[in-house]
Amino acid sequence: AARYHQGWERAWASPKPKKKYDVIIVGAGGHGLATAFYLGKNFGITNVAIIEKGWLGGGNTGRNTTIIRSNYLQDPSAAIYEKARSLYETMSQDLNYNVMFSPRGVMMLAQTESEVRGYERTAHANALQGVKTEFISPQRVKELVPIMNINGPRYPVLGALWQDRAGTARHDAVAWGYARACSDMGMDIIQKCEVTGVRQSGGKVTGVDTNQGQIDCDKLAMVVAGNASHLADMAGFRLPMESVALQALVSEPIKPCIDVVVMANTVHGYMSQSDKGELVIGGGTDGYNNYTQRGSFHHIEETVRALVETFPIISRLKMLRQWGGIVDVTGDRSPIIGKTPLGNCFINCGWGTGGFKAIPGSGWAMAETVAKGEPGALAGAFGLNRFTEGRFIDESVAAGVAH
Ligand code: FAD
Ligand code: PYC
Repeated sequence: AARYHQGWERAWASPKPKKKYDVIIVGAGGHGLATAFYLGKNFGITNVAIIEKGWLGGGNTGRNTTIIRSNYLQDPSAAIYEKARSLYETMSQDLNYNVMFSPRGVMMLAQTESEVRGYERTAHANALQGVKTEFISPQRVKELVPIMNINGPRYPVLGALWQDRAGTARHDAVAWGYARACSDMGMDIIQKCEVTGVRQSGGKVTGVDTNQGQIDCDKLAMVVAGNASHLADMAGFRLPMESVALQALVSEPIKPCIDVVVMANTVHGYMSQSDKGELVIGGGTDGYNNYTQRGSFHHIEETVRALVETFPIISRLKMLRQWGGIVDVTGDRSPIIGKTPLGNCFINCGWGTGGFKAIPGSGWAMAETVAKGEPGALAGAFGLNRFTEGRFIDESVAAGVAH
């Protein structure tokens, strides 16, 4: 008799690459896969390859702490992050894949007077942008998170920016759900295929070199997060971007004790509880640029030390796992979406420490850019040219992670 775990169909096919595609997307993280999905769904473009040097979802998409919110300050950011947040609400139905979206609410603690002013300003900006957030009192914070010590000797809680429709989702499921939908549309997902060169002629891209051979394309989309500078280098241009490790860790599983996400940016720590009961904990980025995709001991101590005053119950918890991902950080802490100096070559990167929440909105905007050859309303402000034109989109406070 067949046992339960037998006869499962593969969720996506693993074909050999064809000689040529209409569009090649480099990077099968959330942003690359979402770009492919909306190219098919919104524009009917399905002769697409998504090329991944490792396994799909094995980059930052599978390494992040899954916080989803749209409480950003500047109008273009609020627009794209809110589009993404609203797409998360129906993602499980849209993909017919349970991504476990949990709109449990996210709070960003204000623990200094300048944070109070900053978050009050953001709440006012969000009201004008149609993004529902509010600045709440310390008493309301305590009601929402009873395990929190709001009277900490160094940094008492003075209030918080609260978004009740924000939350978390299962990161792997987001990648897997998009991958299955792309494969069902006839797109090729090619794993263990590293792009090693960008082929061009007459100022336009013609294809890529990979460890599985040359693959031609009419259009190329580079969506490789922390490796974006390397891809750009292969194509012959430079990016105003730095790559640095961001680490996270989880505790042993415990009974449910916190049902919202808390970010404490003054002390550089944040925490939520996973469905398995583990406390999911993270802090600031490593203090130096690097490509070391792993955790380090000093980071555990720094991050737990930051949080233990606010959450005394974590002081004797055992920590279970720790890891790191390479995040792609721009000077204004906003992403780059748009055209590149190379014709028919488009880029999506710079989401830094905060791109998981943006995946569906970013894919939507990037697909439009690739399909039409020009960015639309959602992507328009995020072009590379903003760095030469001085149109920065400063989100250093909203990024919520110390850099
Ligand atoms: P990735 O998922 O990294 O995908 C890029 C892919 O490109 C990789 O799979 C890589 O292997 C592939 N690639 C690279 N070079 C090549 C090549 N030459 N050829 C072929 N393939 C290549 N964001 C939030 O919104 N909320 C959070 O709570 C949050 N927490 C985070 C915590 C940590 C510890 C980390 C590291 C990040 C966190 N982020 C968070 C940020 C978020 O994870 C990223 O912004 C987002 O996942 C980026 O997705 P991506 O698809 O662009 O990149
Ligand atoms: O962007 O909300 C975020 C975030 C939290 C932790 C890492 N990134």
